[in-house]
Amino acid sequence: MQCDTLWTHARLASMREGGPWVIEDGVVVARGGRIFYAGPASEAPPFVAADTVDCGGRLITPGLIDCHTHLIHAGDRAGEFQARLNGASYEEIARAGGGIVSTMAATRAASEDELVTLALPRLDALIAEGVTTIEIKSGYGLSLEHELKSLSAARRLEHERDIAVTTTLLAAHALPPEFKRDADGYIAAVADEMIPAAAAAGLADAVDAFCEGIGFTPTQVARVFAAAEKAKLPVKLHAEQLSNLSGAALAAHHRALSADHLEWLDAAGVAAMAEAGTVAVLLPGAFYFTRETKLPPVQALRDANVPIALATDCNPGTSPLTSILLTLNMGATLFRMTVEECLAGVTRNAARALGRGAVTGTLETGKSCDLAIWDVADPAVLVYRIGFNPLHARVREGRWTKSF
Ligand code: DI6
Ligand code: FE
Repeated sequence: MQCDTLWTHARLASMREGGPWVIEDGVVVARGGRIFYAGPASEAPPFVAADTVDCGGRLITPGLIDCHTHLIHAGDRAGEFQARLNGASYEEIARAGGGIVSTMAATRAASEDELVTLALPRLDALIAEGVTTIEIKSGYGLSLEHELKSLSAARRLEHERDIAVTTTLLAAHALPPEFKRDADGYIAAVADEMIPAAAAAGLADAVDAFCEGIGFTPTQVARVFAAAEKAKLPVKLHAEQLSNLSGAALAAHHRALSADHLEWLDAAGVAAMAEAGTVAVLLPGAFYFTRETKLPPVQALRDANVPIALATDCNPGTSPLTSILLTLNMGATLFRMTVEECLAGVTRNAARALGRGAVTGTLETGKSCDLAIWDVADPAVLVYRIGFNPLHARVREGRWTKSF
């Protein structure tokens, strides 16, 4: 078979379910942007490659996936950070009109071009660590015009850089000032106008909401989910971050791709997620930055075989984090996840959380040839180091996009 590129003399962490942890003397062969073969050199089917890259014993993992980000926003909240250091709580700041709503004002004031320009350095930081797929939410526009502008900016990033972008409409993130004391009115606008418009424009791949005391009630979220179902968009949910409103179970009943945060998740929520195949997306950056002490129930999720993903939650208020590698270390140190779980969390399970499990997330024949090639031999080093980036090269759809 005529193929494009052969990466040879590599160690492979294929992240394939049930596969070996590391394949010695592995090869990856790309054809037409997809993986033609990934596995032991000795078992490769016959092929002829136009190009050969000698990896010199380096480790190849699937390209990393950041499956939960709020990359599109203007302004920062360093001042709020300072206030918190001086004793104010996140909830107090939010109730006093700071928090999400202050980022909303800055985001509304920015043009689509400006939003793209502001997001690019954040995206580049993730790309430099081997990220090849990213999910980006709206949620700081909070009106039809500004939510669509945000989604459109997110979509444009896919053309600005060699990366796969999935977009999520998170209009039900916070109550904009125009709807003060009328949350149901705002939810009606989300359900009846924003979701249909985003779907019709092809700007959203999924719909998300913030189910929380300072966000929206389960009843309001159910209305958002019903509109998403009508528009044929899959759903996700910010659930059980600050309190337990049984949001994860609600999401699971709507066959959600993922429920995210989950510090306050209870046994019924775990069981509902297991039953629905909903991925648990854990966000240690937000846990760390808000100095949360309630740990997500990792052991219960493990016991129930709920797939666990890890993501940066990159956002200006609770997780100004643009390092997927630091996220790995935090998953291990803060949540006591194993090295295997951390890496599955930014590859196989992150792909599942985006409904892209058949397309990316493992080194397997037929999947997109998205690779991260590392100047390390042992995958544990990727989780263990703090503030060190051993990426050697990044490959997206078979194209070599970064080398140091
Ligand atoms: N949960 C979070 O941690 C972020 N959004 C959400 O629903 C916080 C967003 C912000 O404070 O700007
Ligand atoms: Fe978030």
